[in-house]
Amino acid sequence: MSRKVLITGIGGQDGYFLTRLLLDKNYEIHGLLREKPSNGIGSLAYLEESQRSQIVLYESNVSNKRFIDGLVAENQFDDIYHLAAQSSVARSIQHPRETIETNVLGLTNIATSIRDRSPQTRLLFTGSSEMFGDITSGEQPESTPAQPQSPYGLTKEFGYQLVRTYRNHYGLWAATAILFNHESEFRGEQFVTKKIIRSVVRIAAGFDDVLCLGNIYAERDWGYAGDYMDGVIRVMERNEPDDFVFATGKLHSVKDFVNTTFRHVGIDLEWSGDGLHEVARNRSSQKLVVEIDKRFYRPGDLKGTCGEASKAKLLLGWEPQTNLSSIISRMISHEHDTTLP
Ligand code: GDR
Repeated sequence: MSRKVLITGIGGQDGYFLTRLLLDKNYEIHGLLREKPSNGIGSLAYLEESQRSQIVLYESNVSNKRFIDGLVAENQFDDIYHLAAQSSVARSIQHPRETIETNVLGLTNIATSIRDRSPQTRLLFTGSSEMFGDITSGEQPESTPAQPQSPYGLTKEFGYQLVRTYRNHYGLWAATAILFNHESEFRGEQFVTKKIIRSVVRIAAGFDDVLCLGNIYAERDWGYAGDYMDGVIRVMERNEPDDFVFATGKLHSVKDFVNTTFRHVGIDLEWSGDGLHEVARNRSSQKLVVEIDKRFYRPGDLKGTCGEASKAKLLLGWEPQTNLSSIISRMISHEHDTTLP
């Protein structure tokens, strides 16, 4: 039987992939968009019109308790995927209050509405590797102690604990998918991968000169958002609610990402200098193409995060399908198609 599903934060990158996968299962999709989103329906604009017309959309904020109560009580959803969040770590440092309001109150409202008004509804919360803090030894599985280093990471740790409390003590079917960095052609510009892709494509086409970055020695475990949303659905479809890490287990620095992206557009880089004075030039033309700008450094930045997803492999049969080079190719080709004049 077709399930009735609510996706909060449906207009983001993950909402796009989740919606496509669930439409393929013929589920009835309801989606919550942020009130007055700056970009209309966000990534949903890339769905076919025939797919988009099947979705029931609402505009409100997850922090609006009265709205959430009404929506949950009236619809008695089978499943709620709670993706809505202020998801930029850098922004959370500048705007902790906004981040806490959206991330903490949002999840609290959804979980409490389910508990009190629709207790059969399943809840999937998208957590984050940011809650673990810096990598200390080896990879980071579900049992890694939480040591968040940003307001964003703190809200994700709160969310993880709230889900466990509502599951263990109030009888909710509730689970957390602990997602490591996941990118795609629909990534927002506030994240480093999209910023690099956009700038490199424009530099190669002669529309921009220099890419300015912060800490290029930070290392991340970058996977593909489409793969991770496939994993998230597998969590929801288990009989028992449980928490799972989704990651590739492969670590790359921001500098590796820059080098690979330039190589994809046929530019070989030559690096020189140190710290804030480190730069990269186009090896053949000797034009300056990468600079460091201290404005993009963050206090408490994680030096590295690397996930261990063996539980997801064992219990969900999940493995990442898309390597970093393919992610970069897809992002470059989408950038060519959408933003070059
Ligand atoms: P992150 O992603 O903080 O890991 O959180 P982001 O892409 O913002 O940063 C990754 C690393 O790149 C360094 N960096 C820069 N970052 C940005 N945004 N802009 C720059 O110019 C720049 N220069 C260097 C950062 O310092 C950092 O080390 C992402 C988000 O998707 C979260 O929502 C998610 O929960 C986690 O991944 C897992």
